[in-house]
Amino acid sequence: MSTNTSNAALAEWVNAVAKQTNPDQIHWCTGTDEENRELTELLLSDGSFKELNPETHPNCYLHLSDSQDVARVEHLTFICTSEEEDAGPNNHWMSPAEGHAKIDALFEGSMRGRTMYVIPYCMGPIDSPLSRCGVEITDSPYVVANMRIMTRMGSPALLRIERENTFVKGLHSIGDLSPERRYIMHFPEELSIKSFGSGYGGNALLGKKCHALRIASYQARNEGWLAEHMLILGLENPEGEVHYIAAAFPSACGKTNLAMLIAPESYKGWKIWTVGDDICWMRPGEDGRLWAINPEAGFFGVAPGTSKSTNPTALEMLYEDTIFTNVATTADNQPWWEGLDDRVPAKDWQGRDYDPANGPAAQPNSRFTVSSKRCGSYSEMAEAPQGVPISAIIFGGRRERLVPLVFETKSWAHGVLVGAAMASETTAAATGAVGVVRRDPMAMKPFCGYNFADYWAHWLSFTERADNLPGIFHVNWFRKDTDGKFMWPGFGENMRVLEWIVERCKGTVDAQETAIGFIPSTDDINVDGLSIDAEQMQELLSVDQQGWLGEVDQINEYLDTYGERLPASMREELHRIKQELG
Ligand code: OXD
Ligand code: MN
Repeated sequence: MSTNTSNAALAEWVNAVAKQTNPDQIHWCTGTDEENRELTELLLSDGSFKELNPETHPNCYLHLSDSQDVARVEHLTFICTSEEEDAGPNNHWMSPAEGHAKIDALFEGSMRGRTMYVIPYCMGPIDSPLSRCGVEITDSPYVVANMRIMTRMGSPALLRIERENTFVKGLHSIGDLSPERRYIMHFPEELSIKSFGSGYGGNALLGKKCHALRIASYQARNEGWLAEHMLILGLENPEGEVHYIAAAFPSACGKTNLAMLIAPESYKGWKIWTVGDDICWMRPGEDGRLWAINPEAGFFGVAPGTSKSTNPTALEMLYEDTIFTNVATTADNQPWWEGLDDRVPAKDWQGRDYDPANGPAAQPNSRFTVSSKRCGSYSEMAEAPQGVPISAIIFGGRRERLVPLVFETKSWAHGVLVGAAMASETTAAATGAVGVVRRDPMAMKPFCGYNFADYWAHWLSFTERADNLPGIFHVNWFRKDTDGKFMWPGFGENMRVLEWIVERCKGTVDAQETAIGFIPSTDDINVDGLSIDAEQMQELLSVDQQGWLGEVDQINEYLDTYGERLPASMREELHRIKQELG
């Protein structure tokens, strides 16, 4: 019998899992440095970790995963609610009984010969009322090492669980890593997760996507808050005022870069503070504003493309105390990935001598895991129990055509519609067909733990929950001209757009009203020092009436897939836009 906790439900669950999975031993994680040293020794001795160059990268380790286990697996990810309709067309569904039966059969005896780790963790600052706790049981020491960086893990979390007597249950086993025996199951009604057959972050670090988004989004609806796939940044102006912005973008749109943006030369006295780069939990405060925390304690970022020019802040944090997964290495054993610099790697992500004929040296989804505390722009407000007040919410997509650089929505309901219609266009290189629009509402398509129609209704209900809601904006850094060249420089220059957004929130700049929202005049975006002419700005800030009429029809078609459950006001908003387009 396990006696490491005074919480009866936890002790009972741990014992039941031990009986089912049959581990050799059970280790309750305390989160101490000593524990981490022992774990690192173990990972080094069994070959799961390789030490990287200790001169250039002290305390950094390389993990090479199974080559079949390098990403999230959406087709094997299920939401198991009693009613199929509650999972919605946006999720794969299985009944709870079938889900448990399928995955429990795999867990039977799966930890034989292994140690079972019990990881109590807290998502969010340990003393924040917005935080929520969970316990992950896993047979992977690599998962423990990552959870230690990504969450507040160990004894303080266990104490909070014992005090609150509630926690999300996450059961994980790597099994034999076969894609044939892999499932990521969520049981929102039971606040539980079962994940089998993958060691990859998004499938195995259960605090992240499984808990902090899928289960938390369901919990948030019941409890009146929001769990979102958003970065949080603080924008400080030369007067020392800080405005906090939460922003959702589909993958490959530069969320981590935006969260750590460095202001252009001409923006003396301006600074971006990083609160989080991936997940945001928001709740109305007594002042009617939305207050947000980043539930994570670290970054699990994509390595390729990270460089001195794209994200110097990120690069700087990766020289110490970092776990690298599936990157390449140089001859002197430093981590390397495409886009980092022009050195030639010695070994690829599968440990082979590098040969360009085998494809990229670093796996395209190779990752770094590093504590937020190592981030030079980390905001001390990220640790504040009350969170930070959000002035603006930004939705964004990768749209080569049609969608302006920035616009402000006219109301909360309009903002919710714009979030629901969020999309990225695929490129010819990726699909063979340019301009195929993929909808990714609020960047939550893979992460919303319930029916999107109910989720939008929940978003809409915030006008009754809070009377000082943030403005909702849409940005598009990715417009291209007829020669296929990007029209906006992006990266640090995006500061210029953030400045306009904050000024709109303060009411200190005008805008032009159009059918799709409020748009800046060309001279309201500061382009000093950029080689961009008035005509190009005009193009970036124009509304193509015919194009938007087509877009409205496409959005309508997409929303139709949610049938009767779709909130009526979303169609009304869309109808209004159509009327105003004329
Ligand atoms: C992530 C993702 O890893 O969105 O953050 O897939
Ligand atoms: Mn993400």
